Amino acid sequence: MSSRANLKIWVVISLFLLTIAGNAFSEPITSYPYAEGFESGFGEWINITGDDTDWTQRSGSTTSSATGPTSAYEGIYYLYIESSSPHYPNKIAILEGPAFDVTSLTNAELSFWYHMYGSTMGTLSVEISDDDGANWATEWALSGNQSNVWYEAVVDISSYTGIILVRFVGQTGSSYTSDMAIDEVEIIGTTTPPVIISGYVETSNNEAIESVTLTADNGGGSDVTDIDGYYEVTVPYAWSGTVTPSKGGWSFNPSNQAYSNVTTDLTDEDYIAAEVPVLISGYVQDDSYNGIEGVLLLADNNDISDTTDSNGYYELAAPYNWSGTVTPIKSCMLLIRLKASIQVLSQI
Ligand SMILES: [Ca+2]
Ligand SMILES: [Ca+2]
Repeated sequence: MSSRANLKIWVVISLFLLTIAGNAFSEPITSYPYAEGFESGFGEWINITGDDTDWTQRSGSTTSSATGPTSAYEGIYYLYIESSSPHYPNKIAILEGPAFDVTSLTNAELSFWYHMYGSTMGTLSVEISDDDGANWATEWALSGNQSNVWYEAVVDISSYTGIILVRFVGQTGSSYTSDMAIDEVEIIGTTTPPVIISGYVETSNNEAIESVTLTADNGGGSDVTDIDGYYEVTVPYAWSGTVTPSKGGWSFNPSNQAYSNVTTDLTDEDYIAAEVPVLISGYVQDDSYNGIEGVLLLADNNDISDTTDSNGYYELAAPYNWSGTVTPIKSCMLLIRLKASIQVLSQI
């Protein structure tokens, strides 16, 4: 097998492993309020492998009496850990959520409803990682029988500022009366308003350039300059990325601008625009394909001209979108086009 085929298989296997390794690699949630009631399955939550047992979606009562809820808190379905044999004692089931980017949230809170009914109830914990799952901090935990009632837990997660992972760690108790359940997981907070980057695009002679598109990458927006050359690009709070101006036939100085962690509006983010000419080039040759030097190539509508060099080569710098006619002229010489070449008929 070729090394290229080996590489391809390695890449496919690696991607597969990344996919099953957990939610650390999923696209982070950035839209809030976030809510998951597990009505159509697990949503973006997954059972971790390598622990002792799993969370299960269920409606109505669990299979054992005197433990577990009799109905969901929200809608019809909830998630729970079935603690019947062999799922006790002290069996762990970890439910991991998607990555949450809480950068734009202030006063962020994680809330959920829990049901921990059963005389041998174990422990339910909420753990959060801000380093892609390398380390987990316990932000909430409760042990023991809480009676046959759904309660809401509200966890202050305002100390987190970037991308976090959240997981529920359930550990069953000493016997089968340890069915613990959760429902309606929410992440809420005050969303920080987006930030505006604005400025002008002008020539070095302070002429406004209209219809320049400015595009912010990495989740930012775009805008087109108005008649005054003014633009406003909206980016998310704490955005990092690059804004790039573009318009056919124009170059810009700077060609783009990089930003890091933008948390306030930025003004006077200006660009100097310059026209980029379009090159029209070619050769003037005799019928033996020898270059003819000193032929003037004149473009009408503009004062654009060039004179062929010793190879018969010329270059005309026309404005972008130029229309017109190019005429070859050589004093004391009459040129006519014959097939693909130019033949010297006579020299006066
Ligand atoms: Ca539900
Ligand atoms: Ca599991």
